[in-house]
Amino acid sequence: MINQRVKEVVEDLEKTVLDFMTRHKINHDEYRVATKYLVDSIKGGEETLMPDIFLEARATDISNEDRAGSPEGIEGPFYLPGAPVLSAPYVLPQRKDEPGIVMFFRGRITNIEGEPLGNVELDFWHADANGEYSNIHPGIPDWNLRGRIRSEKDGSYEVRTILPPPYEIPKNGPTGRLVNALGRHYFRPAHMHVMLRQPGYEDLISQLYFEGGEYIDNDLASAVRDNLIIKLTHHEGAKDIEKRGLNAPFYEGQYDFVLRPLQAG
Ligand code: MBD
Ligand code: FE
Repeated sequence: MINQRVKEVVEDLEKTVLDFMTRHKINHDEYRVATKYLVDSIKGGEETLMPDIFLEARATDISNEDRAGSPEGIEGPFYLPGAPVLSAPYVLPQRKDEPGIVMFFRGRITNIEGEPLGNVELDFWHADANGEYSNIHPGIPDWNLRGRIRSEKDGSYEVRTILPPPYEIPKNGPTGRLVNALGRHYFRPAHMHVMLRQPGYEDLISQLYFEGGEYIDNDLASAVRDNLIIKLTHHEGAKDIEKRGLNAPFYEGQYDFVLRPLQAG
């Protein structure tokens, strides 16, 4: 059965790529290098890394056009379903002396009418202080810095974790070698991934960046948008530190989410 949307976009893509091949005189050897590249990148465990750094941000921009509610951010290649369900007070799973500076991340969740949404699931994942993701990079306990929390009745949420550093993609894999051949650097700015779920509302995939951070203006994936940047406050006063039951300075970041109702039909 003909699918009109598939037909429309695939036939245009086909024509666009064929024209491109003619324009650049892509010969058979080059064609075979390109197809092998795609196979190597997926079989080599990079999952969607290559398309995600080159293309995904455009798809989120298009989804975010003329839309109420919080903007989407790119998902990237490292989300995994089934992260641990945490209990309050929420702390993302971490090693005994997890490297990195403690960060509290909090905010409020409402619908587009401004009504608070309680019991929303927030599913977080981010890199550790070495810029590595659990369940992806070896040598990290499973589900480290991945976990699911829920908002309170008044829509508020708070989770404790550590501030991630900029993320450097693997330099020696297919994607890294391609990036190198283009003369680009390998970095994404520090970021925190979160996916929100609430019955009756659209799932929201977000990714938040930290104001003033390295690579924020120069993201390998070109995915930073002003409305996804949060400002961190640094707390170094003895009273603040004690109140949080800590023994070292920490950060706080805040972001309020607005969920959109599921479209009928
Ligand atoms: C990441 O952590 C990421 O979020 C994206 C989009 C690409 C590569 C690594
Ligand atoms: Fe990431």
